[in-house]
Amino acid sequence: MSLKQAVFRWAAVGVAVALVLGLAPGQALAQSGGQTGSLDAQDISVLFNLVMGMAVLVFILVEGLLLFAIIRYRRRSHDEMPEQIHGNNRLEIGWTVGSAVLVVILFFLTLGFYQVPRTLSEDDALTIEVIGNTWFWEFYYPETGVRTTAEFNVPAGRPVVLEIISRDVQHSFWLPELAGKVDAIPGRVQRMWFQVDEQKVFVGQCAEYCGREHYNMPIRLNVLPEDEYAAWMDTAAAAVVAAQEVDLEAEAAAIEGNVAAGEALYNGLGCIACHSLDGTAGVGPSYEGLGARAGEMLEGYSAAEYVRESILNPCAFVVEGFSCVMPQNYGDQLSPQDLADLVAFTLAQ
Ligand code: HEC
Ligand SMILES: [Cu+2]
Repeated sequence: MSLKQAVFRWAAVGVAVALVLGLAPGQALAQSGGQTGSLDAQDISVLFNLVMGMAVLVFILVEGLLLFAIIRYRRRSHDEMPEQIHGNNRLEIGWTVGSAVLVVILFFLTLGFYQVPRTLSEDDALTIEVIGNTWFWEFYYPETGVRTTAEFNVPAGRPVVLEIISRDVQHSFWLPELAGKVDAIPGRVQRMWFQVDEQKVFVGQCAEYCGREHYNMPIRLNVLPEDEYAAWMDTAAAAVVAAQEVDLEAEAAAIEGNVAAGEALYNGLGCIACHSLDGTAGVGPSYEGLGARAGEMLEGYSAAEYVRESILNPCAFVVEGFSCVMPQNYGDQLSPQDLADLVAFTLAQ
């Protein structure tokens, strides 16, 4: 190899390494697995480290012997003919029996971990429904009716049961540090449970490619001290009760909407991810010209009624050429004033 070729080759290696390092996301560290988040994850992590340790020893042994043989018995001159060997029975029996023994050891170790009770007494467990949507995670606390998206809270020191379902396509719920990756499958309830004893934040994401905005399905779990959790839950539950008491649609109809406030909500609530203002169709229709056409979309609905209905019950009427993927729970998040502001803003387009 000429000097030029050698320089070129090392430059190529350098570029490749730089590219790999540059692509590695900063968050990858926070999401690396094998750590001990929950009780369950601790067992799994011990087993993982054992298997890893054995594999490392075998690796060092095999690669070491290989390197030794390559260097020690390399060809030293062109006319040298090494001694020819045809197998070695003792060696072959040795490494067959050796690896069989390792597999048997691993089998019994794994068996031991399987026998640790994986069920829990559900008396004091907190049950949360986890719902995969295109493209966000929704968390529903059935006892109180509280709903959150992307982020959820649980108390420290209490077992938590997740009932994982999907509203549309297959997703996968994954918090690496809790060591559980559970698919969210339409029509099926998948369960997982965990318990974390100290205040901690876990991050994860959808781990099943589920369409255009799959990358945008982060999960954030906040494990809070018991009293902080209770305080949060009280406030959230009170908001649910208050929301049930108002007839959102009727109250919004009676309020004057503010276009600028509506625009802020359009950005803040993520409508902008699916609806453009300039006529480009995205996941949802562009708002361009909505003010002019909204009155004709649905028989018997005024423009404002049509928009309110579109926001509160997106799937009751689906605009031609689109499918029903708009989040269904805006009704839980909006005050009558918010709704009126959004109507004013969209109809001004
Ligand atoms: C995940 C994507 C998505 C998000 C986020 C979303 N929408 Fe939609 N939206 C759609 C789709 C798809 C349709 C068309 C299908 C249908 O009617 O359900 C639609 C339809 C509409 C319509 C009827 C439009 C028309 O041209 O007739 C309105 C109004 C609307 N959305 C308002 C909103 C508002 C306000 C928000 C934010 C608070 C929002 N959307 C957030 C996807 C989305
Ligand atoms: Cu997904």
